[in-house]
Amino acid sequence: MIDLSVEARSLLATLGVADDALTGDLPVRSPVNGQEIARVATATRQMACDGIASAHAAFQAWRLVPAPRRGELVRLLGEELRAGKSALGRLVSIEAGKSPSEGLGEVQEMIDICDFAVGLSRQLHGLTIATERPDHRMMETWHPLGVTGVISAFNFPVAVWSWNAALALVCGNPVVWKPSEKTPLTALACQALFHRAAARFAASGTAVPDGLSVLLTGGRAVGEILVDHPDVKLVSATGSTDMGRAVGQRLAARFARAILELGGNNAAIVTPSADLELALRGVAFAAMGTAGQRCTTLRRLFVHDAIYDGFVARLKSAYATVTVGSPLEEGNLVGPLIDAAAMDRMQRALESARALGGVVTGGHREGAADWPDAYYVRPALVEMPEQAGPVLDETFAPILYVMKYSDFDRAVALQNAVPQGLSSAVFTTDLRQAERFLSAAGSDCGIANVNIGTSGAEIGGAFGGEKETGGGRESGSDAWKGYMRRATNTINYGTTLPLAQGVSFDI
Ligand code: UN1
Repeated sequence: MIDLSVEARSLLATLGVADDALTGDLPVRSPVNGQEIARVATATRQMACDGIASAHAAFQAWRLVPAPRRGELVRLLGEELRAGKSALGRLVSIEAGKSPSEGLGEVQEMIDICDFAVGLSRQLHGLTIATERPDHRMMETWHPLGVTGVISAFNFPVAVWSWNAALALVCGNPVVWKPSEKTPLTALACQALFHRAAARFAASGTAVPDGLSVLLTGGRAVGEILVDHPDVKLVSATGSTDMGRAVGQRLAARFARAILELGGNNAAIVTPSADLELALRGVAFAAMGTAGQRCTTLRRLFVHDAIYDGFVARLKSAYATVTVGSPLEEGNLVGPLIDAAAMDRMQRALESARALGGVVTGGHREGAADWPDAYYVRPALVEMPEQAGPVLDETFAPILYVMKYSDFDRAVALQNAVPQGLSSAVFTTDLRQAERFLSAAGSDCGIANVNIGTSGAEIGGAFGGEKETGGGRESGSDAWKGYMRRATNTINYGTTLPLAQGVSFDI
């Protein structure tokens, strides 16, 4: 068996992580071969509270640094990410099991959001609003909010942090990050890159307060401290709907803000007018890429009955031939599941699909002889008689449930008839269908695409979804507003005091 711990350590050293950060009680396993590649420490309650206190202290100073200057720190972070791209991408592949191209793509997404945030740092603008009173002006101002907590998942171990951190930092907020306990090494690497950027920033004249970026490794208990702490004004949490429900309720109880990015159960509709070549590639990447472990993974497919047999036959042959294997080797498109529990959940979902009349192609474990402690699986295509049972759930594995439809509006209704509302797609060359899909009567998801798959969003748009997906928006567009507080200001530059709504109060 190849020893990945040596390579992981050398990548971490390249990225600036000191060896003494690599001791503790929390074992880190690579899903590539199941090997324990390092250990890190679980933050104690005391460490977490101290970290939050230092972030809160940092807020007092950072909120006063002009936003474009804050943007300069993020620009430097983007430079460090560029310099560390190949090492960090490789570490993502080792720790999260992504293909080389997807590991690098994840780092590219981080660079992209840094660039976006740098521009944004000069565009944190409010409105000027007409007032009903003479010699008055009304406007809105956006201010830093406070300590921002980030809870992220294993599948995008670093990009999701960067979406939040880059925006939070230019918005004037310190960041406290609790990464997945399955992927703390890439988090340590990001923290080291942040410190490199911070040192360069400080050398250019503006002090970086301690606590501007705090990393707390550990499990659920550490996340709970973040969620319950009164000095954490916003928590952006990515993960399961169950996690988000608990987090959302606890934040609501103390009137703190939440950005929730939870489960997706994304669907695509392939219509008779579709460019089937393009649809095939779009469906294959969205359903099998990242071994089905994206929140945007395509999980349900509605195919029109006029093209069903031909299209599904071609899809099945793509499923049979897609290369499954070590993500550290170029050419393998489907890497491992994150762990044994993910494999069990996948097999259980396939069992319940079979019990409902589902016909399963693939779905079996592969390479167990070579990889006894890693969980590679042939992606599963399941032809379902109807949308029921496991089709309504998000199983974080490469399972695509395929269903036949004959009426477009009915297909759209079925695509909307699940509890989740993240991403959706239609493959069509029929302008009317495409526009109907995007209209108020169409997809109810936060992301609705035409002639591309459900996954692989760019950072320029707001990212997130409706219903049990949690309603949060991260990344581009005006998602930054979620990280700031808005003040409405009315200024009287006249010599009298007219009251709004014509009210008089003459003393
Ligand atoms: C996630 O799976 O949590 O749209 C995020 C995508 C990526 C982000 C996925 N840009 O697939």
